Amino acid sequence: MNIQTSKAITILISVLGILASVVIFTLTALALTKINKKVDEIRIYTQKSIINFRGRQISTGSHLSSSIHINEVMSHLNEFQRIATMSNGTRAVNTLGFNRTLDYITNYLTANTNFKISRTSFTVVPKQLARLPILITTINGTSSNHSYSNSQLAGDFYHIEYTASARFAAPLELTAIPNLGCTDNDWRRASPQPTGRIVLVKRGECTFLEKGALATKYRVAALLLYNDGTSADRRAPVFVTLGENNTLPALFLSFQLGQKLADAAQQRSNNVRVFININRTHEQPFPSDNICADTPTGDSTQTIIIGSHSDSVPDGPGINDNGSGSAANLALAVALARLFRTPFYHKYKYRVRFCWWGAEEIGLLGSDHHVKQAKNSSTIGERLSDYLVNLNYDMLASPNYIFGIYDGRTAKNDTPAQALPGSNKITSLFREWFVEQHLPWDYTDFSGRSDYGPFLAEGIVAGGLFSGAEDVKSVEQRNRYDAVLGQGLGGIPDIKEDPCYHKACDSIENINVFGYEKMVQAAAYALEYLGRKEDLRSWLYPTLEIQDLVNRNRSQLVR
Ligand SMILES: *[C@@H]1O[C@H](CO)[C@@H](O)[C@H](O)[C@H]1NC(C)=O
Ligand SMILES: *[C@@H]1O[C@H](CO)[C@@H](O)[C@H](O)[C@H]1NC(C)=O
Ligand SMILES: *[C@@H]1O[C@H](CO)[C@@H](O)[C@H](O)[C@H]1NC(C)=O
Ligand SMILES: *[C@@H]1O[C@H](CO)[C@@H](O)[C@H](O)[C@H]1NC(C)=O
Ligand SMILES: *[C@@H]1O[C@H](CO)[C@@H](O)[C@H](O)[C@H]1NC(C)=O
Ligand SMILES: *[C@@H]1O[C@H](CO)[C@@H](O)[C@H](O)[C@H]1NC(C)=O
Ligand SMILES: *[C@@H]1O[C@H](CO)[C@@H](O)[C@H](O)[C@H]1NC(C)=O
Ligand SMILES: *[C@@H]1O[C@H](CO)[C@@H](O)[C@H](O)[C@H]1NC(C)=O
Ligand SMILES: CC(=O)N[C@H]1CO[C@H](CO)[C@@H](O)[C@@H]1O
Ligand SMILES: [Zn+2]
Repeated sequence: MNIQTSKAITILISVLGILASVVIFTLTALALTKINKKVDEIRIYTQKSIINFRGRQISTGSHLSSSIHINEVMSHLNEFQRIATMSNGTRAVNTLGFNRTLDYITNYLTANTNFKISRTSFTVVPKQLARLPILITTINGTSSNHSYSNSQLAGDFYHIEYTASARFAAPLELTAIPNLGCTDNDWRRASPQPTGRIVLVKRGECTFLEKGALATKYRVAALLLYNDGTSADRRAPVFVTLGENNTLPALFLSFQLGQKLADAAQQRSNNVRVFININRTHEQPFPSDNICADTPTGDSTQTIIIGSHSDSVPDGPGINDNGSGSAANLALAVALARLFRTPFYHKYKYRVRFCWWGAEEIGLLGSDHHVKQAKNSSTIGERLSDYLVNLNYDMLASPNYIFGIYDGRTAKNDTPAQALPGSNKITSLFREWFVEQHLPWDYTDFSGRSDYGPFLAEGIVAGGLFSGAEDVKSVEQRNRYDAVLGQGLGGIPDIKEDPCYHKACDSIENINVFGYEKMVQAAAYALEYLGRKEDLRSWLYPTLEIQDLVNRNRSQLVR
């Protein structure tokens, strides 16, 4: 690039920057009004600080980030809000709002980029529960309401994966299957007969799937499995699966509860009855799509993949969660396409693939599907080995935001060693940007609970940003943010980072435009930095460091 062009661009960028500031100022003022009264109190400070802060702003550190205007990102979010509003207030999978979101993303990419766009449909076999299941048993007239716990050790029972919904109007009679319920003989000998009743089967001998198949064959109303108590670790309920084709309501009981019911059911005079209620979010399998858009240039065997999820929860429009990630991803893709069309911006050596995953909210299903396909693919550019790094943007605009960076050091213990050094480098890359920009930052959890999880678990380096959800902003954080940003910009202590997380109020008014803009800039900076790296593979996967980690792990095993 020559000096003249460079100057012209700098001036252009400054002008756009000022324009953007005005827009941000206005939007921030609008957005912050609604959080709660406390926000009202500090609004005046906030506006003042934005102006003061903006005055100090020099450069975002990359062409890509300087070329994205927050009003452009906000226009996508407004579109998502419009879609939700005309679609019963939600953009969740299996609704018109979700389909419209996908159409908007696809159409916008088609109109504004020359990227190769692919839309891959996959079938969602739903298994998510709408709320905690209920199990009430009655023995000889005495009822007990049993406890369900996500910490399985603490509860009396747990649901079985792929359980069907159960909505019985009244309790049903229980029958305990003799032995371990592994043969037709066991089921035929059961008294009273199992058909139409709730059946109780002890763990052991055959697989859970085999027990499930027999229960289905004998057309039971519901299946209760229970642990066998043969050792200390076989007492609590365990999480098992009946496979995605299961049609029975099914729960897994602790040994103690199961044995008590089995004993009582020996005598029909005890009149053992069971009431269960299980409510799944979706009853039938349904289609969902992933959208990906690839730069036409760059080495497809060295792909940088950037993801965000396109669905919301059923309860709300999902504008921060995770519309803010989707909109940022869209703006990033279009900005890159725009720069690639100009002569002065050198194209990256690496292919960039932008993806919008479907069905994240019900179990990372879209990204998981993609990773499974890639694992099984032998097509060049579509194999798992063609991915260098996955950056994930999911919630970037929380009203009481933090500048959260996934902390590579908190990856789960079973994360393959090869992904660790690179993921830590991505963490540092973001951290250094926030420091250089004179912005505060925080580490956030990297345990795999968003769409980067399936990539990381397969040994692909990952990283990303997160502006906070149900955690409360601490006084320490507020003070630290205030100290760097200016009085009032640090947010409100003792309230959640996103009080509207997974709620109907996660609307366009739930967006902190100031924090959002910074997160989008950080995302753009990271992409350009990686895109410009001379040997990205060696940088992300340093052989010696990885070998060292593997060796250390081995020596731990030996001990
Ligand atoms: C909104 O919900 C109503 C009632 O459940 C349904 O009939 C209608 O089709 C829905 N509309 C959209 C756009 O999803
Ligand atoms: C969404 O689109 C899919 C096809 O991609 C279609 O099968 C489904 O019925 C649509 N859902 C709604 C709620 O319109
Ligand atoms: C199941 O849960 C959904 C979503 O929370 C709710 O709308 C529905 O009423 C529930 N159905 C029953 C039978 O409880
Ligand atoms: C059941 O309860 C009745 C009285 O409520 C009692 O007479 C009977 O012995 C009980 N049966 C058993 C098996 O505990
Ligand atoms: C049983 O307990 C659950 C909460 O664990 C509660 O929601 C439900 O109302 C209780 N049912 C009865 C009949 O007590
Ligand atoms: C479920 O049923 C389908 C169709 O019969 C079959 O292709 C699939 O393999 C089954 N899945 C499992 C997990 O058994
Ligand atoms: C893996 O790929 C092969 C052919 O490429 C295909 O036949 C097979 O069904 C795929 N398996 C899965 C689990 O997707
Ligand atoms: C350490 O060993 C465990 C168990 O063999 C393995 O699952 C994990 O991936 C290893 N971690 C590293 C960092 O090599
Ligand atoms: C990081 C985050 O909370 N984003 C969320 C967007 O959607 C679902 C919420 O359940 C989370 O699991 C994602 O991780
Ligand atoms: Zn969510």
